[in-house]
Amino acid sequence: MLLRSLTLTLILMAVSGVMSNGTEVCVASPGIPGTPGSHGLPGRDGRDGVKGDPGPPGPMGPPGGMPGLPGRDGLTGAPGVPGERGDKGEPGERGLPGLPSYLDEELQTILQDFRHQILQSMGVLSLQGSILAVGKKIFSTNGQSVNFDAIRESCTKAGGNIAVPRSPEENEAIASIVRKYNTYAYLGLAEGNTPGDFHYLDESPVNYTNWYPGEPRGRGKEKCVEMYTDGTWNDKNCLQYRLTICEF
Ligand code: MAN
Ligand code: CA
Repeated sequence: MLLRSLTLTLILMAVSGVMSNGTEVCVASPGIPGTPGSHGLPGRDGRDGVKGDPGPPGPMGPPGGMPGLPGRDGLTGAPGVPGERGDKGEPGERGLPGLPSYLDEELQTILQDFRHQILQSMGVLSLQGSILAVGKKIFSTNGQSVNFDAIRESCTKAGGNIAVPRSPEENEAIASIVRKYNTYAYLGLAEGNTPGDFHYLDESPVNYTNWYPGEPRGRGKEKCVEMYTDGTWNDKNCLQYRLTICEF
């Protein structure tokens, strides 16, 4: 009986809005919102904000201030002009002795190659008729006719000497050039103070001659020697134009 009356009470409370603590509540739909209230009074100042960005640079100050600190170093300049060449250094220490040349295969190969190239070049030049090789001598002409001193000079400049035959073979080689150019040539001989006493240009006495019969007959007045086309020699003054023939 007690349990039934409690259940009934709870149901009644739920229907009528009675809270479990006993307060009565009306159950209804919400009403229309009221008009906003008027503004309140200003609030208190807020806390300080964060620090702002730095401002733009100010205008230049009036002249007359203290000079500023020196600026930073400038950029590196362009390289200067090269200096003068230095003096030659002292020679280095002497190296170890090398192989005897005949055992140095590399050197021998190089020498053989040189020999081959020289002989080949000589072959070409002699075929061209510009040189004539007799034994160890080479005769050559530039085809020019000039006086004795000029011949000596051009032969020396070319690394040789005015040609002079020291054997019948050499004499015939020079004669063949004289014939080819149909021009007499001066030879590398000169007369000393004693008339008829001819010597080579290094002052050594002649050991081969081929005088034309009756020559030399200049009696000390013809200090040079020319070669005729038949290969014979005549003492002659040194100022004629004669074919330049050099020996090397
Ligand atoms: C000229 C010159 C001389 C030479 C005689 C030969 O006078 O060439 O050197 O000896 O001819 O007759
Ligand atoms: Ca003569």
